[in-house]
Amino acid sequence: STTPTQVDAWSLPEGEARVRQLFAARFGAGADPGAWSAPGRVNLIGEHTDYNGGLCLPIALPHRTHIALRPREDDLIRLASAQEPGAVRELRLADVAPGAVAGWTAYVAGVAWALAERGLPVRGFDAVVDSCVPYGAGLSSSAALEAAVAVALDDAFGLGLAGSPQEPDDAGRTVLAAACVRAENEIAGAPTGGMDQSASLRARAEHALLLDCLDSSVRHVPFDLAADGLALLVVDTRAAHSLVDGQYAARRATCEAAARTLGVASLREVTPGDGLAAALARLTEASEDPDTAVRRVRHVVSEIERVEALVELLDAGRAQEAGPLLDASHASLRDDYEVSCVELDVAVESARAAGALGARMTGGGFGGSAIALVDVERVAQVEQAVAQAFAARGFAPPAFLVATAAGPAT
Ligand code: GAF
Repeated sequence: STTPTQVDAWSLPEGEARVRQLFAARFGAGADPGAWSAPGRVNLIGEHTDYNGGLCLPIALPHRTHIALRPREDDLIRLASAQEPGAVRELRLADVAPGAVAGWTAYVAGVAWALAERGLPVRGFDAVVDSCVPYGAGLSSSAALEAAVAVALDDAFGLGLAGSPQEPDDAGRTVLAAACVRAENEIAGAPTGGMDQSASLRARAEHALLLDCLDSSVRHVPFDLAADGLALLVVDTRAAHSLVDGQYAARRATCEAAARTLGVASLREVTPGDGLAAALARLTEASEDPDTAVRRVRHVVSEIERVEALVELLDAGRAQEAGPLLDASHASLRDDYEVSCVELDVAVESARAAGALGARMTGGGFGGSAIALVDVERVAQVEQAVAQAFAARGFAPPAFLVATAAGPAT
């Protein structure tokens, strides 16, 4: 049997060399841009909780989006991407507005726009990007792009928010993350919740980021599976995944309507146990579509509890017991939140059948990636089994990576 496809991360020097070379090709060899990069992320647990004021637990991936950028004196933005050979896109910062920019440039120009909206002294720039974060894989290639732009503009225009690579400024990075979220929500038009931007800007190497979306506070939870003989296997199902096709927005709208019905600011206020039971009873009486409201709220409240439970296990050095939490998260996302798909279900089931301790879809869903907690010696076996299950069903071959907790945008 063939070796399943691996998604390799570039080293920092390799990524930097790529964007410097591309910058010279597009904007002239004499130009001397700066170079920055930002990671994609994978969420360990806490899915569709961020826009409900809940908890989530992502790690930053070693896979990064790289940018070379040179500030300009005027407000022209010129952009090129290795993924779009030959083209240089041009727009004016003053013309960036909701609905005015389409495609990938919205993520770049949107960050400049959001920083300028905050009164920060951002002007035009020339920039090129390249990335080894797989696109559309639910690993936050968009947030990686936004975060790379944010740290580049911070440095190039002297905003002083990101801090140094040795000493990242978390308060400043929270401001940058908020600008990235505005870019994504208002300029790119994806109503996402903020986990991904925080992961890319605020995570720490060798730690998972416990993000409390109620107040944007974080705690860095030590995360080193290799020390326990374990690995976090990411399966990119290569099934289509989109955050702008209405399904994501619909989930969010249902949660917000449920919160209004319950008279709470966010579903975070619904406590598990009796609180949840009372909330579900109230939703059954007062919702337009009670069955849907009940299931969505049950997912959110139980998922927040699972984040706390996983953090407890990690803090106690008991990561090998985390499998059932991942399994329960997947079942809840599949049955109650209804954001899984057949490829994700097959990935999760075939990984478990081949010996994974637990597995779940990760990210927004409807495609994208799954994660599996696997004994280090079993990784190849699980990959083979998942690849075979995909082939047997006629799905496109999946791609794999073993995730470790890497560092933030810099
Ligand atoms: C996507 C969104 F961008 C995040 O904000 C989050 O809601 C996630 O889906 C689901 O947990 O990645």
